[in-house]
Amino acid sequence: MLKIDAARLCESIETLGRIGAYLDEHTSLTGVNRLALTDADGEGRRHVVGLMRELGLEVTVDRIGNVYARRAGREDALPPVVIGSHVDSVPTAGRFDGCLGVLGGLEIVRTLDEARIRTRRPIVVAFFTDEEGSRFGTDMLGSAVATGRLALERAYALRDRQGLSVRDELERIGFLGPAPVDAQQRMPPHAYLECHIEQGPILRAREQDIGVVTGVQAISWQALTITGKSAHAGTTPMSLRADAGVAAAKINLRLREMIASARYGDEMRATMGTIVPHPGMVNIVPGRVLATVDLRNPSEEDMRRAEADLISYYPQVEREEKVRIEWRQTARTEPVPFDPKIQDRIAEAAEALGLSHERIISGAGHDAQELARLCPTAMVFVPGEYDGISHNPREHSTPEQCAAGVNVMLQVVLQLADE
Ligand code: HGY
Ligand code: MN
Ligand code: MN
Repeated sequence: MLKIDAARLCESIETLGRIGAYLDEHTSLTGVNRLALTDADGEGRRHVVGLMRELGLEVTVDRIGNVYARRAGREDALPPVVIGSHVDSVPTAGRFDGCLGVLGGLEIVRTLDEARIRTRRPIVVAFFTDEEGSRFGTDMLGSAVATGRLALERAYALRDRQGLSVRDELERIGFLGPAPVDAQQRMPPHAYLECHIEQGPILRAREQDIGVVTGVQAISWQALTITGKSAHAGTTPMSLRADAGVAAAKINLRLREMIASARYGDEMRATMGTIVPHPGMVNIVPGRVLATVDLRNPSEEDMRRAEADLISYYPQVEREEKVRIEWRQTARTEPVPFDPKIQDRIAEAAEALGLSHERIISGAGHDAQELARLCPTAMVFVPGEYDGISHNPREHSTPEQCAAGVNVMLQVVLQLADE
């Protein structure tokens, strides 16, 4: 059975991982910071485009900076099989999140070239812009634009905390490409596959080699601006305070209480990842807090109830803490199921390779959930060490784990590209 070169795959992951590398003071590990559309992201993108060109692939950059690298098929006019993911990262990333899927796709191309296999359909290896959403506030930005969930002009106008826009930053790093963004119109995919680290503890704990991903859970992000009144910490009586910090803390604790209530199913997750007080000084009552809320739930009905209950709590906090709470929905996707037939092919390929596997829902969002709007789509998960920790420099999947996932993807790609 045709297999990839595991050492070469892992070498490519290590090499890309050196772009945007930094020494993390909290873990003393080398992390990766290739925040979307920063210079480091630009350098990472150029490195991967270089690999694509070395393989003789036809590289196209679209107007939101998505990059597509095409390998011709025998019947080249047929819709392609697309393999993709992302190369941008959160600021405290490991080397695998997103990169495994893109570099795994290029390793599949190298392996087909070496085996002199020309598939019936073209194969496209893609990476999408700003999958993480950390900098501009909404996730899967590039793939959402490519598949019509997000308008290009709306994406262009998004700004980071320094007020820099997606459009200007894309242009600055040289990836505001010429190609139309509409993937359906320009390159209607036959199928889409993504290999990704699980980013959680399940597969490793159950000693499973492969995760056959059934779909992605619902995601809801809010940005909160809580406005109180800055005041002297020593002279201001408690009764006269409008403390935005206490208001944020109450909302954060309410999230925990909601989870504990089990009113929203027993899988719900909630995170206040951003809590930025202003002016943020020891002797000043915070007059303003910028905060975010990240809700995840496999059930759309439970998610909606959780959102409604949380928002209905805000006026109570406003009254109790004499603050104003403004909130914006910055990301919202419903649960997305993946194609059952491709899931079966992934399971069969794992069997044929002697790999253990189980069905698993994705706790994290992925570009695949956007591509599922256009074509039959599925994902292959690989386990991670240290409880599958991710969005942390300790993120680590072994060469064997990575190669197993990409070998499964190779088998399914061969089937899809020859049907
Ligand atoms: O937040 C997520 O689920 C993904 O890492 N963008
Ligand atoms: Mn990812
Ligand atoms: Mn991520």
